[in-house]
Amino acid sequence: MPRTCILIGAPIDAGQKVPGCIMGPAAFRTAGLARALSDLGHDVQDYGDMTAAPLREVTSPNPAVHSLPEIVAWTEALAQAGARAMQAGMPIFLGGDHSLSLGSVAGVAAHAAHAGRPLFVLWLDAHSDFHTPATTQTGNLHGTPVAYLAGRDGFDGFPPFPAAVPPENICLFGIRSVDPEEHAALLTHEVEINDMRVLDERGVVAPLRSFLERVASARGMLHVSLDVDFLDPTVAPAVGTTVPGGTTFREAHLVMELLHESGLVTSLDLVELNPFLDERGRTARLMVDLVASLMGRKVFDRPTRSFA
Ligand code: 5AB
Ligand code: MN
Ligand code: MN
Ligand code: MN
Repeated sequence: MPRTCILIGAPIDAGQKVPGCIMGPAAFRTAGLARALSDLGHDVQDYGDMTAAPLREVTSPNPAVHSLPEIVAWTEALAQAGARAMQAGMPIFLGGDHSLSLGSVAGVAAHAAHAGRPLFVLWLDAHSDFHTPATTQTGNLHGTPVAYLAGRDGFDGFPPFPAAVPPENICLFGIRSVDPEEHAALLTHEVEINDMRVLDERGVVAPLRSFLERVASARGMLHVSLDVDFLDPTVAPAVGTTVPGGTTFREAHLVMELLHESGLVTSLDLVELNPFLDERGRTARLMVDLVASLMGRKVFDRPTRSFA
């Protein structure tokens, strides 16, 4: 089914310390994202790159936290843009580091609440991103969006999250790096966790299908957040926070193909691409190919045939 895909560039890099993510939206465009989508028959509207709202004086009790005014401003701007784009089609947010999702998911959640539908979130990432600004040791706010959308405390200075996503509606998929404070908090929240140990044993299909069945039976909306480090660094080197032991090229495509078949995805983040660390654009191109799989590209399109 053709969709209206809305590209929203968010060149945000203040959520971490490695320079380069700011070039992410340009790299996605250079790698042909719009063309890949329109070749599949979708209508593509590129809203261009956003800028953050004016900065306000906000401070954190945790001295490690940096760039709080910038991230709060991006969160406000993205939440507004996201809620608006949800009315017009399927927003695809082009990062930018993962602090982008503080705003994108806030906007999507406001829309879902307005529409009276439950929101589910699939988090494809090496990390759990379950810190709050109060618990982060690195001070990098790209490690906090899941805590924010789950409605955890500790986000002083941020707009209150519009409609907290119930922990059981959140699925962490592919994780292999969890800090002690995140681990402790995850033990008291019923977040679905499919870490790499689970995926090694069960593969990606069964765990993903069972989550998607829950989304479908609740008639939910589904936000997918794809962090480049979900993939193994050997296939996706363009990321500042590499963790070995990630998903393979085919596992990642299979996840996207299953998501397409489900017909459930209503919004998407593409985050943490650092084109400065890429090798001849291969990670940017892989991300575009993954989006194409998510939006209906097939290895071999089998027409319905009868051999009778
Ligand atoms: B990403 C770490 N847990 O808090 C921290 O890439 C890494 O968006 C966060 O998943 C990684 O800084 C955030 C050590
Ligand atoms: Mn992340
Ligand atoms: Mn990550
Ligand atoms: Mn990262």
